[in-house]
Amino acid sequence: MSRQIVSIVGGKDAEAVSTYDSVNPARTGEVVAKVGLADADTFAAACRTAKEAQREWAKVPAPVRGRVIASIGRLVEANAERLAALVTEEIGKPYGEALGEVREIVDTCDFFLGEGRRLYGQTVPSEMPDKNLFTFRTPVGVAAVITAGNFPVAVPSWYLVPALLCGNAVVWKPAEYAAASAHAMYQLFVAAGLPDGVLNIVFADGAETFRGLELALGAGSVQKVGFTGSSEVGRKVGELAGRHLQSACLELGGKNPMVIMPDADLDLAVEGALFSGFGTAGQRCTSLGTVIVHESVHDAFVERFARAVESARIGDPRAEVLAGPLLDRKFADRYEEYLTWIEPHHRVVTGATGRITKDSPRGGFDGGEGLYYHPVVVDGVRPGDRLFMEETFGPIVGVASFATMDEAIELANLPGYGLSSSIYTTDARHAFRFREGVSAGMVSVNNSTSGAEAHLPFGGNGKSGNGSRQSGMWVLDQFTRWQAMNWDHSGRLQKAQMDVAEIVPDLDFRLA
Ligand code: UN1
Repeated sequence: MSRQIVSIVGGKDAEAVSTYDSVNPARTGEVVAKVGLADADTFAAACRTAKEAQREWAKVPAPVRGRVIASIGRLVEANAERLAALVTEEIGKPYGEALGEVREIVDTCDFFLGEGRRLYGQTVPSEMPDKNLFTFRTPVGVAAVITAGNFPVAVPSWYLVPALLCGNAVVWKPAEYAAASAHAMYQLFVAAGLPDGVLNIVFADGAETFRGLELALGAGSVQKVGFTGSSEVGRKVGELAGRHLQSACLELGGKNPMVIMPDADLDLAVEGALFSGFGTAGQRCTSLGTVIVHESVHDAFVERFARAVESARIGDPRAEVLAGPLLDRKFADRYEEYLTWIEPHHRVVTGATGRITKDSPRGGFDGGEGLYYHPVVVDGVRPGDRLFMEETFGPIVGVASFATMDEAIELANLPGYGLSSSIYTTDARHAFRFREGVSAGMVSVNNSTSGAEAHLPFGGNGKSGNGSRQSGMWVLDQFTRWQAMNWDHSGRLQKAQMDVAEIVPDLDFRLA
């Protein structure tokens, strides 16, 4: 039986203007939830409600807010299997990975519950006597957070947990196709004791959300925008925030390179490429885009990689599989378009491409009613090809080759993204030269491009973002602003730069 869900603003159900069916992508006949979508006015109203609630929430001492975060972590842990099963049902993420995703929320809570007792400011020496200087982290206000559905609960937690801990209120707009998972996570968060209005969830389509955000920014009821999604939409969100003198926290696409040096352990590299490229059906922003492999090991790598892909298990995400279906019809359609970018000079080394059906099965698996696709490795991609230059969200990986390290770095940076990257090598000099040269915000050595740990800075450069970083202590700069305070207790007006004692040096002094 499918659930009926609607937006919740100030603790109350909000009005819906249309209904969206969130469908199980592994069995498209099954509706997971009927989602009431709200309009722009409801989004803007949610931001006003959040603004009201934020004033009181900011007064709750940070260590007490940290206790709430601790409770969220406990509640998520206690409900991990149910939440993970729902994620699997709604977006087709293999259950093992879904459990890992839920774990990432708990890890994020574990990190930030302690931050409630830190959230350090500084005491700073003054240039004058009887004067003290301080810095404080103050909450920004209301954060409007718009998230994608490929990580329907973990990535939102990267915003929600630190934003709430820092004393902000949040209006969260999750992806429609992952609405049931988001709704479940919302319930766990409020069960931890968040006062009404501190966290609000609004389901709405892209256009209404954008209009609602515009209204809210215009009314001064949003002070931070967080967005995870495509570079194209991220650009528009960033522009809108910029017009209101705000810098958004943007986590966008990637064309993540993996460089394979001649000294690499090839089997390890194949294993890494397989998971990076086809785990989560290639639908992570950190998924592998292009393998850039040294010409001396190119043929051996491609041959082993193709074999590994052929024997990987794709199927029902409740079973032990490398990948399940694509997230949603919209992603399947877009992925089919990427397949048309395969050109005559390319060589598909993995057999069939396109949807897995009765007419195009994968071994004994015909895909049933699911949005399952054949994993594809395309050899011979090169600069200028769309397959080389643009993100292709889904199970397709390109292979290019190089002769020198400089060339490898140039190829890695050429598409102009800069999220994640990886190098396989047994030589420390190669690893550090790559780190220095690559434009990515994240670099793996002998590891997958995906699978960042929850307490390292996560974020990208170029088309992958505007330099904002999530996770760990680095995200605190997104959800707080520094306030500087000076306190003069001398009983006089001491003027900075002017009433400062001077100690005169003998600058002509030289050693004999
Ligand atoms: C995303 O796809 O938006 O590092 C984030 C990773 C995951 C997060 C991916 N922990 O691959």
